[in-house]
Amino acid sequence: MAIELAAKVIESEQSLLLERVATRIAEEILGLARVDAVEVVVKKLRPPVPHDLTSTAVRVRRRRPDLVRFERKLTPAYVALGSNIGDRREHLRFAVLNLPGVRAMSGVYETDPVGGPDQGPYLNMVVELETRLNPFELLEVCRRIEAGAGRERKVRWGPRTLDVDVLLYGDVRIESDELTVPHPRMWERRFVLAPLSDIAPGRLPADWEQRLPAGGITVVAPLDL
Ligand code: GSY
Repeated sequence: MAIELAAKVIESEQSLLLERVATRIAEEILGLARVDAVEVVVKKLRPPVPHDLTSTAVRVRRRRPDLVRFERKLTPAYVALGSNIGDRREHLRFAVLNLPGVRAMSGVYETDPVGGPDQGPYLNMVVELETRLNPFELLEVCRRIEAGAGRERKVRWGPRTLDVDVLLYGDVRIESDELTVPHPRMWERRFVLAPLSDIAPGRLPADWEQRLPAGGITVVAPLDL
């Protein structure tokens, strides 16, 4: 079990590493005059993971505006956390302790699962960060934390040890293959908006509660770190 978990973490670390290489190459190329968009594919033959893979690859697309508009200034960002497998509270704690620059935490909510296959209830919460990471770097940190909690991506909308989603990054809007900010489904999800309203009520429309179906969500004990 522990070996399987370690293998999964190594595998996701490998793809994060490749993604970082691809991103660096894309950034370098975008630094060239008159290049507006770039697609980089980095392929590694026979990656050192304990599965029968002959190669693994990542593809990164970047447009100039995705990068140049982010200076390294402190920006408030909101990140949603969810877990419905294993020690759910411990997974949330793991995320909060590993996210950089956490300034505020919402309450913790037990919530009925929305969408996907039959699955158990979630614990959800939202945290506020202040970060100099750009949104793509923040996304990478979130993925790394998910991998650290043994997250698998087998079933879309399926149960998970830990979900770490970037909801808002300042007032920035991004629509790229890798990242959409504000999160495209956040406004339909009570399990996101209820905790977000604990720490950032000003970021929500005044009538958000009336707009969403009621129920399926209960406040439980707050996270202690
Ligand atoms: O999108 C996040 C994962 N997820 C959740 C969740 O976090 N909470 C609830 N209540 N339902 C969910 N369905 C999915 S998928």
